[in-house]
Amino acid sequence: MAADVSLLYSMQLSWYSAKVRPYLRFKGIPFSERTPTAWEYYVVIPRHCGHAVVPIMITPDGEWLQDSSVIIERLEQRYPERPVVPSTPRQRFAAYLLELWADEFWLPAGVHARWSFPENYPKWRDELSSAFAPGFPTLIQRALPLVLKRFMQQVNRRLGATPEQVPQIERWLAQQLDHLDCHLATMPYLFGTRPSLADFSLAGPICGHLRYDEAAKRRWLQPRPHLLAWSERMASGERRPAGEFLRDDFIPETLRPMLASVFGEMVPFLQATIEQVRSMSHRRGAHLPRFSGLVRFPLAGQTFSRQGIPYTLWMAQRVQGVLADLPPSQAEEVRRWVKSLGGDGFLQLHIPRLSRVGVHAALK
Ligand SMILES: N[C@@H](CCC(=O)N[C@@H](CS)C(=O)NCC(=O)O)C(=O)O
Repeated sequence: MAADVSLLYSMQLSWYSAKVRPYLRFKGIPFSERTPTAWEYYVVIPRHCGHAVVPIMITPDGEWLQDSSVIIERLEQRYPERPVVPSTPRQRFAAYLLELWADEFWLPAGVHARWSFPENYPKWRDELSSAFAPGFPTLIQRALPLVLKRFMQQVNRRLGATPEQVPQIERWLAQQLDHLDCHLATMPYLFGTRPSLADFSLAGPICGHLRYDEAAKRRWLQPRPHLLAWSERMASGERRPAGEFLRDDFIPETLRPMLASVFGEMVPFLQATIEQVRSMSHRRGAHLPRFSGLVRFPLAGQTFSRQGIPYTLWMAQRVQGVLADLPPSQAEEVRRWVKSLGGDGFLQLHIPRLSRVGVHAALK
């Protein structure tokens, strides 16, 4: 590896790798990328980062960065040119909010789009087989992804992707994809001609799952030409022009239905997860469980059930942090705007102070 080139441990099939990869390309940050072997995934990565997970970035000075949000945040500090987080208050807040939404609230739809269609399996199995056990006989190569498949099937149930809830998930997904397609008919990215943190985050579920998985692409992306074209721009290896965010902190009307839906789902989910975390007796610094119990909240006009995830609260705390860091007059302006979208409840959430330990949240 050349001295100034980072290494990205990733997978083509991985949601959060599909968030970081287009970001690195847009920024022009030199990196090489490869799928870890099973040894690297299950032994080397956990030794450095506490958990078997991708994406992981190893910087030229040897630092291991884990978590897509942290990778982007650190790299934004190191490579300030072509910033992907708008500097104006409403757009900035909205970019972090949509990162939280894309990363954590698209999970039921994203896992359904991958795991409910057997037609999708051979592609990810072949990607993992050859990368996990290079040089091993095919029989062994093909056994390894089955471990991951079994693990993911348990996770899917926890995320609410059960046969009873699939029609609801699909209704929600179609609504959100329609909102996005409508918006992208008017401009190339969410906040103008420059991709933002929100675009990269949505590339996670949309490019990492819906575009990667043939059955999902045919069903959900191909009928939506503007969204399909956006996914091509996001997934393309070509370096794109820098573009610009919309002037005067403008938030297009076409984002309004999506933002209103974001708050409607998010606030009850976060509130219930806060209550679960408060009822746990945990030492400060020791990490909380990955899943915290069943949560019911509204989704596409019905009640949806899935497990709460304390880590999601860590992400939500980052969004509240954006507001806390703004000068008072700008923070007030953002609050007024959030209230106009029905997001008052988000402003009222009292999230216990959390830090991140790998893929977990921990009480500070
Ligand atoms: N919040 C993390 C999530 C990373 C993540 O869930 N990665 C998936 C692949 S896309 C994984 O390796 N999961 C294994 C696990 O969660 O145990 C991030 O933003 O990077």
